[in-house]
Amino acid sequence: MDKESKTLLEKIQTHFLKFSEAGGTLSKQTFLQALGDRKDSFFADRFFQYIDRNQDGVVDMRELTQGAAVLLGGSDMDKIGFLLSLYDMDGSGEISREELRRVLTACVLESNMHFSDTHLDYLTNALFDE
Ligand SMILES: [Ca+2]
Ligand SMILES: [Ca+2]
Repeated sequence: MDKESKTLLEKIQTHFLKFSEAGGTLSKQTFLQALGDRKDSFFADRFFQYIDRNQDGVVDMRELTQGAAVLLGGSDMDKIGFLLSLYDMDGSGEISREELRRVLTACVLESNMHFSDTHLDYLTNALFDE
């Protein structure tokens, strides 16, 4: 990790510490607040799941640091792994057609675009070309 990323990582840690509860952990709600995103969106939820590695429902400083380190200083493979785990909701190691459909649906909803189910199906099929 380069010097700039290290400085940024320290800033992230300091920022999240301000929001942290007893024991230096963040619940999903406080984590989202710290991100400045109060709505419980699909992507915020997936991001929290990714950071909360041991899946105990709270993020501690170690998990936060590990997660941020991947995004700031990880290799391309690390970053692809991050994207994969955002979309791979059942943790199977693959993105199924159904998972892709849910990601696209969330994209459309959260960007206030208006797509019909037919258009979403079409898009899913176009991307999921087996
Ligand atoms: Ca955790
Ligand atoms: Ca999967």
